[in-house]
Amino acid sequence: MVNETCLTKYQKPLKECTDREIYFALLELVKEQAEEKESNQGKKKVYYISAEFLIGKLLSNNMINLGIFQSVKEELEAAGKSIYDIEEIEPEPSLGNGGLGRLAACFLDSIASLGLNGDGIGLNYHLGLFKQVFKDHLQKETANPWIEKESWLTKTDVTYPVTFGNCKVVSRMYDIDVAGYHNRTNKLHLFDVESVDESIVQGDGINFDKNNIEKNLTLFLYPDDSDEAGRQLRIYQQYFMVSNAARLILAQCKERGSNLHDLPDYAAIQINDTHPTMVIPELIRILTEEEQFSMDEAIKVVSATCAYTNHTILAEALETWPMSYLEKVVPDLVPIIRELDKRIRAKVQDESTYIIDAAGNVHMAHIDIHYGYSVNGVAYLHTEILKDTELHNFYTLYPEKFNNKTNGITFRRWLLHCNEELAAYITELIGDGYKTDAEELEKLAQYANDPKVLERLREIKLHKKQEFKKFLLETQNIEIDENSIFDIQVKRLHEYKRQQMNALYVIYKYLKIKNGEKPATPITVIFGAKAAPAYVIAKDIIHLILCLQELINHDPEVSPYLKVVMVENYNVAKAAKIIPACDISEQISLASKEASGTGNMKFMLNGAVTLGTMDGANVEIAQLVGRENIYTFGESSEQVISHYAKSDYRAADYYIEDKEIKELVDFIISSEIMRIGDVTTLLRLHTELIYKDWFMTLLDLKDYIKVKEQALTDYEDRESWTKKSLMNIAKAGFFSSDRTIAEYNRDIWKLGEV
Ligand code: 26V
Repeated sequence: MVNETCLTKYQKPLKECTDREIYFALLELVKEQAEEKESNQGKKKVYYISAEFLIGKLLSNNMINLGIFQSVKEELEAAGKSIYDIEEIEPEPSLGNGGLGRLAACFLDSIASLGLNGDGIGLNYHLGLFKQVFKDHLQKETANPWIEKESWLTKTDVTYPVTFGNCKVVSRMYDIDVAGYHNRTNKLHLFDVESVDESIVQGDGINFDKNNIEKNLTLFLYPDDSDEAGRQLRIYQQYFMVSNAARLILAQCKERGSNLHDLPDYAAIQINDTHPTMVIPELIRILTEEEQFSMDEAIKVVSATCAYTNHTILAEALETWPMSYLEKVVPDLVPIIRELDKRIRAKVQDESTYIIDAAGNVHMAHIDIHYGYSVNGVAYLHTEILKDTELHNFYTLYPEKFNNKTNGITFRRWLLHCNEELAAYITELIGDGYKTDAEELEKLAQYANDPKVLERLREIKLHKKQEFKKFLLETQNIEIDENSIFDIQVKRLHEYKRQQMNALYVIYKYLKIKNGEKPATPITVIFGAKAAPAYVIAKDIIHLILCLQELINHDPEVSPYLKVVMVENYNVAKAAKIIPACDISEQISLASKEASGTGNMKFMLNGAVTLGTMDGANVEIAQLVGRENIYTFGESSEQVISHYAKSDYRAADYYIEDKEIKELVDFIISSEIMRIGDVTTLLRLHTELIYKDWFMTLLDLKDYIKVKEQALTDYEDRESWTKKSLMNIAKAGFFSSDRTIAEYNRDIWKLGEV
């Protein structure tokens, strides 16, 4: 099959082609096969609009879903080639920041795999999330291009004019096929403008002229929003996305027979966080201005079509735009937004729910909640917090709109692709029904006391650790011990996720070893995280970790027992190599702050044991696996919420009153670290932890150390540890995104029979 494509494309057989040539041949072959699959022709369709789709590399996943991975792999092998070498050629489309974008990608996979009628709509950023490089123990950012002459994108002839306050552009739609697992193919529609000019990026960095909209509109994912020009560019991007989305949705619904008055029978629009919120006023604008709808009728139809997902309770992440920005960028939407606000003021007393506040800021989430038919959180606890506190005033108004949809992950990528060996062994034990019905993983539980099964699971884990060890040596020239415990925290760098608490544990362990207290089994603490370019404290935390890496890994007294690794440029491809190698999965956010987390689910599925707070989906993981198969610590979300309400947490009290805490925190500015790192940076972090610590690191530090020590001790009983590992895999079925999507469909989209 591949050989034929090579012969036609390059006039030479597969075995004479370079890896790069083979990659492009496979790209062509896979695109052809995906296109041949029929799509769902149902009347109603879900449109998942999202500013981010962190799809990651697509080649192997598409081959798995199309059912050709194994045969291609074997054909390559016979020709002396390796599919894993070819995978390395593909550039990663990093079109997302983290969880929210990756969730959207998992959802597209599940929508297609369940055979549902649904497409994604987003933006075709030319440069994905920046590439992270470490220099002088600091994070530097460089541009991350991913589009090559031949790519997964297919140019379409769909174009729309888009009018901003001060300029007009013409869009073009590009499509990426989303091949479902042994099922239909759907589309991810990404909009772009032809005038984008990559040459306006300065050097190899990520700075560019933010004022030239024609040239920069889809140039970057989430431009740094620390200055006014950057924030305004975000509004340009968002309106560009939803204006195209609205045109596309209305055109497609008309094609399927809608007269637009019956739009809710033809479309469900899922608004992924508030970034696509302007689709609501934009649809209302088009229906009233171009389709002769009355305002009442337009609002009714649009409200019955749009549903909103909330992904965070962090105040700084809830979008509000100054009216003055909207007047400049999207003046045509302003009268609609004012009208929507006016109607709320006429019927609701509670000012906290108004769309436009007293300072003239527009609260995007308020538009979604008043003018959408569904509001969902992304894990049980998160939804409860939305109802009880963050969005309580809205919940009082519209209790029927609120619902929970606990996140999920696609098992095709996060098990079948990233851990072929484990997937094959599971199949050997329980058959392959779990590939389409994830709950079947439960059948593994019957082997919990089978020494042979546990032995084989240990072997697979060791093998994945060896593979990662090799990768790390090749990419960062760091050598780790595959027989050590791999304790891993990979996710975006944010203070609420508390990588700094893990770093303080590393200091604790370092000092213990220096003091002669050596762990029974060596420990490798692995981090991977990008910090937003303008997020100073997050970058300071990376600096601390890199300094610890330098100090500890080069200390001959300590490094046989403890190593620290900060993986450079953590992305989807690296996640697929790191996660299967993990023993302990660090999910240590301050309770109430992590809406769900999805990394926690990926680790569990690959047999890691969670060490975490009762936050986000950890709560559901704990419930499923039972107390004996998870390590939890720290104050509860109720306690934390009460600290914020009473403003009664003072980090300085913990620092002053607890000698051990003081010793760990002060090590940040010890001569050992200061000799390696930057004094100003380290002093700033030290001060921050003592006098601010907004996310309460010191509150949970002691309990964290205690419980982590317990986990490390328990690891010594390898039999019972592997049993915990097996039980985690067995209970992971609930976290399949197929389950999540089936629930979205059942409760929100109601797409009906396929
Ligand atoms: C955005 C920002 C932007 C400004 C600076 C601070 C900040 C902090 C957090 C965010 C998060 C935006 C929304 C988001 O990505 N939420 C994530 O969504 C995942 C999928 O539902 C979920 O698993 C994660 O817990 C949640 O953080």
